[in-house]
Amino acid sequence: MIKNVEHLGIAVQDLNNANELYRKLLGREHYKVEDVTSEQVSTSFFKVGDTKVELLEGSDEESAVSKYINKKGEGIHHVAFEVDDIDEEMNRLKNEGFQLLNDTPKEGADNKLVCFLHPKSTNGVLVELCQEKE
Ligand code: CMX
Repeated sequence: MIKNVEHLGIAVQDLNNANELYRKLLGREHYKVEDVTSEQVSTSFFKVGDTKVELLEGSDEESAVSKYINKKGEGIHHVAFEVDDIDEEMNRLKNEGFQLLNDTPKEGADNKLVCFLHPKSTNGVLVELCQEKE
């Protein structure tokens, strides 16, 4: 079952500059920075109520985030929904006709197992399913 919006992913050109901007905007510090080498991104997380903002800077020109910025510019890159059981949700959504971008859950940032859905199958929004790792 999808429980809540776990975070919003925002693609940024420069993580240090964006960290400073979001520190001022949200009036608080980020609680972690993390390099996710498998996704070729450097990330930073801010807590905002029950959800989070994830800033994403591509660490390689060929990364999904760099390609997104080169094409569309900075902005909201994905919406992440938290799920109870990622295998069950992946199966359900596949049967509903959504295009899953990975066949099995993969390691994501912030201690999560994740799966992405292609934006072409979700009204132009890249959707991430995520489940807290035990
Ligand atoms: N949101 C909305 N649309 C997007 C998008 C995004 N984030 N990224 C790409 N697109 C659009 C492109 O603009 C393009 O649209 P048009 O055909 O209308 O021009 C289309 O998707 C391209 O699709 P594609 O040719 O299949 O693939 P791309 O090489 O552009 O890759 C995607 C797109 C979504 C398959 C790829 O970015 C991906 O696999 N993403 C999942 C992993 C990821 O994003 N990781 C980074 C975040 C990691 C983290 O959160 O820690």
